[in-house]
Amino acid sequence: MAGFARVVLIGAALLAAGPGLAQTPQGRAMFDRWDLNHDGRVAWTEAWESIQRRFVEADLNRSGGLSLDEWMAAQLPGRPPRTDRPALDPQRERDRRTAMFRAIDANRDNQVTLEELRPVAESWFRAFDANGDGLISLDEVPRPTPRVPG
Ligand SMILES: [Ca+2]
Ligand SMILES: [Ca+2]
Ligand SMILES: [Ca+2]
Repeated sequence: MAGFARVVLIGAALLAAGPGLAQTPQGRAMFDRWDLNHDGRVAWTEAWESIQRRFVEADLNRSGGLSLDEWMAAQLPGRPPRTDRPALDPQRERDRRTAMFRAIDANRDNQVTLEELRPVAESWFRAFDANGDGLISLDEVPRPTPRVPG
């Protein structure tokens, strides 16, 4: 299952990697998941719809919010296979995900809601939309920074 939090994390990771032009498998996969009508561009309505779908999938107890457990569980299975670099340190990954959860949980009730997520997602969307036309095209999807082997 492509977990909601995984989508968010992939987006955040790609953003953190900075702007780029290449179509990596990761960037392409994320783009395809967001481009619901397959017209080669992602509008905000498509991005938000995608995020809402993942959120509902991840909200296992249908509480309307994601607990930290749900947040973590949603992204542990089915991580994208990475053959180009060693696996990330699991503890560092957990720390990173927990920090993101805490950052999004604005009212500190240990539940991340769609209301809390929306402004964060909007800022990600704006950051992706390099030319500010309200659409993310594939050439605006950042690529991970190339790694020096070794
Ligand atoms: Ca589209
Ligand atoms: Ca909250
Ligand atoms: Ca754009």
